[in-house]
Amino acid sequence: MAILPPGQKAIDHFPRFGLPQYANRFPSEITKIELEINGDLEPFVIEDPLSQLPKVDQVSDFHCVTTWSKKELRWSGVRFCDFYEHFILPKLSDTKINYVYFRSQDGYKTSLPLEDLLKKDILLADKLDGTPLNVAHGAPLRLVAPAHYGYKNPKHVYDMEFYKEAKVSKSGLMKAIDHPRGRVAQEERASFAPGWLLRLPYRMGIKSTIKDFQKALDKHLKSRKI
Ligand SMILES: Nc1nc2c(c(=O)[nH]1)N[C@H]1C(S)=C(S)[C@@H](COP(=O)(O)O)O[C@H]1N2
Ligand SMILES: [Mo]
Repeated sequence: MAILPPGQKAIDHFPRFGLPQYANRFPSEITKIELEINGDLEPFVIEDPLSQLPKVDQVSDFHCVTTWSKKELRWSGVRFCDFYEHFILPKLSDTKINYVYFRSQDGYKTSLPLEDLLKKDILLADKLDGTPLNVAHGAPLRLVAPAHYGYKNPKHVYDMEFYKEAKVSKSGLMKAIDHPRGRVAQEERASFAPGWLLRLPYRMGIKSTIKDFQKALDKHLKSRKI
């Protein structure tokens, strides 16, 4: 059995997960993929971005910062580096982009350095296990960044912002629990404390978070059927 990154433990299912305040927030558009592009360039909109790029399948492990990992998830989509080269690079004159900010339909926001995003294993995924992403796991489009903690894998992405410099986009507790890179191998769980110190407190919240997220999802799916 392959060894997991420091502090991680495998679980046998892939739960819907996140910060408590997102449990009851859901995307409104779950089938059509449309991306708004903003930042240090002329804003524009890309309709159906994946149809214009080479499709890839990738099997990768997923690591949540709270220490659970789900091994061998089969994602399909396009490589972020292909997306960047095809859609973004041609729109930049001599602007050097260093940071990318993602916005999600449920209000979630996160960012990564461009350098990290251009690695071959970073995908914009529209499928999991061969079927379109469902509401639980990021419909209609999510970022898959296997070397980064789950919180750097935004679901329901509708907007990307490309900047020369890092922006101050979080404050207070949200800033403290964020890390500018969030790499799993380096255990970059947060900015305010070393990663190993957070293993136990984070682990203690897993069960109730999974339960709350599942309950909210059940309620949401039920309300949509009526
Ligand atoms: N839009 C959005 N993306 C998100 C989150 C969220 O609440 N909303 N939670 C993050 C966290 S903390 C984790 S661990 C993963 C969980 O992905 P999953 O729900 O598909 O398991 O999504 C990440 N991306
Ligand atoms: Mo997470």
